[in-house]
Amino acid sequence: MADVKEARVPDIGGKPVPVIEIMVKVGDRVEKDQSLITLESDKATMEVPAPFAGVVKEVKVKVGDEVDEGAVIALVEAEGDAPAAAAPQAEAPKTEAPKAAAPAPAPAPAAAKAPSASKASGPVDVRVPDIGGKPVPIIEIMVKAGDRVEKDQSLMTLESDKATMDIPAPAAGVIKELKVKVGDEVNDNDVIAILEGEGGSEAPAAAPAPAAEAPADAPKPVAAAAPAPAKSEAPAGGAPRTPPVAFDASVIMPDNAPYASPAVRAFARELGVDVAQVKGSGRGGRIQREDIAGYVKQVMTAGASPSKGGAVAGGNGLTLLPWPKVDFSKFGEIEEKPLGRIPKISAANLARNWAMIPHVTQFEDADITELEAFRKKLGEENKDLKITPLVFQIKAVVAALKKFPTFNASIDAAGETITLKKYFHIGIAVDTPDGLVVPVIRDADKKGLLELAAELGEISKKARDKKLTAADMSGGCFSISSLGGIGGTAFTPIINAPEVAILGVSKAAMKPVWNGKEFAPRLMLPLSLSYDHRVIDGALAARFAVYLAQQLGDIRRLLL
Ligand code: CAO
Repeated sequence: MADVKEARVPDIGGKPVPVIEIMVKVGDRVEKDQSLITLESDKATMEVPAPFAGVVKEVKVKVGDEVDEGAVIALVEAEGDAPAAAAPQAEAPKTEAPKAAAPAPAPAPAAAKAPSASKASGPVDVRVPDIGGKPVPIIEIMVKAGDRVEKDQSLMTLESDKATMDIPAPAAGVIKELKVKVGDEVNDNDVIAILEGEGGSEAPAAAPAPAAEAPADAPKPVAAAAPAPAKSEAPAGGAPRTPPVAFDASVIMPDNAPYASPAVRAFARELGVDVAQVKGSGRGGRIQREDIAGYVKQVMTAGASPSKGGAVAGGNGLTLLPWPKVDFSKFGEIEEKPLGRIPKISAANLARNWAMIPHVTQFEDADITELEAFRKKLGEENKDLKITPLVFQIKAVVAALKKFPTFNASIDAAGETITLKKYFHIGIAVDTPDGLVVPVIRDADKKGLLELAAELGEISKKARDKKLTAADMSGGCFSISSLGGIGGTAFTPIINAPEVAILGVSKAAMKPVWNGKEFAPRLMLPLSLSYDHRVIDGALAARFAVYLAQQLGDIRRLLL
């Protein structure tokens, strides 16, 4: 029968250590060895695992609490037999509960800082340390061939279902060759890189270690409360090998590398934050979870109200200067006008989209000589309608969206899920005296050219008469911003999030085009396709643009 047991802090070296993260909440079902909390001493980061599977009934600690060996972390309603680690701290060192039974983190830094590890000359195999005998995927490689690395600089990150581990350079030197790539699974003692050591003649601790020696000498991943002692240090009596659950960032980080625990790095990765850009507020500049959250908030706020004026964090750890405050009246006559409602909303949206979406713009010219002749003819036959090139562009865009569904998609805020849409609602940027608005033509795939021309006329008028409703401007899949009636040869439109691409159209112009024998005058329409590079690859964007140009170049294709 299930009973409630205490999950306690194992032997962590006899000194109270602060809790920096709580990974579970009441009601959560946890697996045995699933991390419950993260502790962080000045030497190491440790994730404390559940000693048994069960349901969390009560969490007894909070972030910031200092805990010591034996402190109760949580009450867990255990499933089945409770193993030794569920017992009070006195029993913790028993070997059945590998992570809870581990010794203090202190030995790891000491071991990793052994003088012999820093000196290596000649090629050195960099090997995976003892990671518990199970293949683990590489999720990040921080170096490339030719890079000079310091001893203990992180080379790559492995991520098991339980932990993230950085593999540090065993010695200072130059990376000669990478033997692995992101996604590869590696196991104990696998060679991941060749390093040309630049130290003295002493052999490095992690140098071309034969299989039997590697675990003992390799860089030390720090297990949850178990800093993976070398095999020789393992408790006698055949203690099971301790899979690493966290890595001691303080051991592996060179002085100039961002200083963050694996849990914080994982959090940063989840949000797409480059830790190198975040300033740590913890001891010695250590980056905390709150620093990552604060960074994201700052970027978002800066994007949403760029004119507010506060200094904002920029790339490379630089802080952007606050918006300049100038008394322009000192230089001449001025007039001040408050920004209207629409420009304010647009500014916030455009700044966010510009800051958060990695934009790339693909340019292409469509030969619309024939299309233009047909458009004119159609216009003469339908004098009550204004049939501009835009209606053909809407049709061509729908055809391209059907052919390349990735363009008819949205990515979620976490950057983890893409929603593909099976409908074709096209947003049209309309310039009004009050600012830019983007009404949406719904089900453009089901409408003919004349119907689209009529609707375009209606929404443009409605926009300029300020009669558009929020519903008129919602649900778009892809936007077109046409400046063709004004001029210009190309521009880089900003994507209308959460859409993933936008087509900018500039003014068509007669150009000499080589037809294989001679230059012929052709009416060329410049297309500028901005796309979200997180969702769309450059090659796909080029194909989309070429296809779009083909459709416009021969509108019979639109019938296909
Ligand atoms: N090349 C050459 N001529 C073009 C053209 C192009 N790509 N696109 C339109 N034209 C012509 C039209 O045929 C029309 O000519 P006629 O008056 O001889 O018939 C003239 O230019 C004006 O067209 P229009 O702008 O009134 O109509 P449209 O359907 O092309 O565009 C609308 C409608 C609402 C999109 C447009 O009026 C508009 O507001 N565009 C601005 C969009 C904008 O501001 N985008 C920027 C967003 S980012 O800040």
